[in-house]
Amino acid sequence: MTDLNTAGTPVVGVVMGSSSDWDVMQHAVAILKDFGIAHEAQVISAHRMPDQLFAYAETARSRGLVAIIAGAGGAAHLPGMLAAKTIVPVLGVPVPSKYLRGEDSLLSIVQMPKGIPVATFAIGEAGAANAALAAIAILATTDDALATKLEAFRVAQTNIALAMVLPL
Ligand code: RP5
Repeated sequence: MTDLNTAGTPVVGVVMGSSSDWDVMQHAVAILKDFGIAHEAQVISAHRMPDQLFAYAETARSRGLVAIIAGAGGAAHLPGMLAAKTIVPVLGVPVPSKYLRGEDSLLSIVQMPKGIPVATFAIGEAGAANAALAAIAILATTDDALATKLEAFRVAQTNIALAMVLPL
């Protein structure tokens, strides 16, 4: 099922290999919502839905997607296979796995052979949130209002850090 959020044609696609990835990937969607980015979110399993994966990648650009955030765990081939079938930038999020804590996911996603890039982020929540922020940074290259919002987001983080007090 596709979850359409924020009015307008989606410019960022968020896909994940299983609904069990949602706990992590919701952090990407939350950032996109905060910034008012038109997006879609859905499950696409590389090994269980290969035909749907191909169709998603092949139509991504013509549908207006500017970036695809793809999260998967274990033998995480979803981001790489999407990247193989589209020139829309793919931002890969390694989802923590049951036995190897996501180190398997990270290595599966980051070690793309030369020629087909997947921008790879940290394992887990931070990676999901940062992938969304990177997608927003891509969009901000042609959207001054969004760039201003992103700058403000950075300033807010600076102010939080400046206000930090140690329990000495
Ligand atoms: C991957 O296998 C998914 O991305 C998920 O991280 C992992 C486990 O999937 P489920 O067995 O929970 O559906 O395809």
